[in-house]
Amino acid sequence: MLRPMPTRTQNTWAAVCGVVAGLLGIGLSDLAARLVTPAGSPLAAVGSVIINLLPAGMVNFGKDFLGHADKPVLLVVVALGVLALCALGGIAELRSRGGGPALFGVVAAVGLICVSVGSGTDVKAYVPTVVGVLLACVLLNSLVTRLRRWQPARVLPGPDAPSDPSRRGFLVATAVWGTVAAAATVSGRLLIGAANRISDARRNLTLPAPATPPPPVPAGADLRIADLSPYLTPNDDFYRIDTALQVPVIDPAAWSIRVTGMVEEEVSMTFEELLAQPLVEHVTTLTCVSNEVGGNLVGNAAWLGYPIRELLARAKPQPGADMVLSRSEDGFTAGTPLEALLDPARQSLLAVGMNGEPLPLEHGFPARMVVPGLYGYVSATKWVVNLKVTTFAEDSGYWTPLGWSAKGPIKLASRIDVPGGRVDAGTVAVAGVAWAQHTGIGAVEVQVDDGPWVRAELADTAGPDTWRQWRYAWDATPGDHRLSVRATDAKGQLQVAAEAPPAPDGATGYHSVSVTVR
Ligand SMILES: Nc1nc2c(c(=O)[nH]1)N[C@H]1C(S)=C(S)[C@@H](COP(=O)(O)O)O[C@H]1N2
Ligand SMILES: [Mo]
Repeated sequence: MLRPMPTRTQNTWAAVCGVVAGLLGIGLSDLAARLVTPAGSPLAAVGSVIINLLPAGMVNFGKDFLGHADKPVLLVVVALGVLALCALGGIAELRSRGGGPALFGVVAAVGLICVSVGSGTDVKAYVPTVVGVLLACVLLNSLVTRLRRWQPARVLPGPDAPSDPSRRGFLVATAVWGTVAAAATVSGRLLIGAANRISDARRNLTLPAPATPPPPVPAGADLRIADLSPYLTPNDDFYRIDTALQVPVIDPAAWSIRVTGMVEEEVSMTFEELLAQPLVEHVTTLTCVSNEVGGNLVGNAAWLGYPIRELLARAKPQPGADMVLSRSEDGFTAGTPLEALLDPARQSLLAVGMNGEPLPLEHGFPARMVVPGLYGYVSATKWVVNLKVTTFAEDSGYWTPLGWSAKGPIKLASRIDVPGGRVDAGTVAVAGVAWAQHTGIGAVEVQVDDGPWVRAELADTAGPDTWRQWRYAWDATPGDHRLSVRATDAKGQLQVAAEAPPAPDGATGYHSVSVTVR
């Protein structure tokens, strides 16, 4: 049966359906981008591609003419363009099923291309656009189905009655979804905007130099072997573990930390005050208690910060206290032994810098704790805002009631990074890292198959609080082999061989890898 040509009224309503569905897509893609990665916002990606394509003169014109409003204005223009195409998508869908998704798909493809310009191979950056376009298509399909049921032009006899249920159904659905879509777009934009503002604040921040220049990291700390973890882990490669569904976005100008609880005097410090203190830079390897034997939830960085013992000294902890419950802006808590924080021989820091930069947002901007020798869950609170001096009897950190040990000293561990898989016969570099934070690594040994344990060569280190690279020149003979590693700490303690899972207080066992030699 031939469908009659849509009337003007029907076309107008179909265009409205397209706009509502498109708006929902834009809004959801921004909300998803806030959860996944801000770089995944298709709207922002299209905007920045346009900025890069525009002749410089025109960009300057935009800046002169619109001032700081230039970006929002550009985004509104892009959004209007997208919505105009979506309106056509609605009309196309009314003419024939699938016409809408086809046009939406083209719009989304342009968005994805622009996202790829900014994010390259980061697959998760594509998720927001895909989520947005799929849900927009679903909504378009549902609204146009209702519109067809209504068919205002074919209502007989006379003008359609206001009580026509299919008419009311369509109008109510369109109004409700229009409101939802507008709310999603506005909140998505606000959230993304706030995240971008704080990213800008972070980028424009210049951290002070340490009060006393730290000893340089010895050149021999990094053996520079291909695929061996670098001595200092680049911030972008640093493992990330937290319970935050979305990264807390904290304005450093509004941030402060308070020391409360069993103290003579409550103390509070703003970010500006914190930066004005004599800061220390210290290289410390952070490790997650969930790290499996051979796992990569471990990373080494130079942390710039204010010694927590100095901050606590101002507050004067009362006798009887034995724990500091640190709390993050998003409600995470960690219980750290007070002793570890007061110890003048341990550089427990309220850190603001990581490898020469302000902390990345996902690593705790503007401030976090770093305590050498303790697993992250009992010490490394990111986005920290409160230190409550208390007792282990009275309080417990986030993970303790969930079955993890209240105290979490890092266990001695070692890992093989290279080789993996297949190698040619001859001399092969076997290399990896070993850590025993705050004690230091004394020796690393390698075993080939069931052979004897033989000493590996140790690289230099900035100190006992970091991992140490090691290497062993293996005379590899053809066949399948198994390489194992074990470490001894600087006090002569041998790594525990018995295999244990991460819960409740850290995995043990020796790491080994299979290698085929040709
Ligand atoms: N606010 C907050 N801080 C946190 C956590 C968290 O969930 N929330 N996780 C902790 C854990 S378990 C670890 S191992 C370290 C990881 O720090 P990173 O993500 O910078 O590597 O952060 C710690 N600090
Ligand atoms: Mo962790």
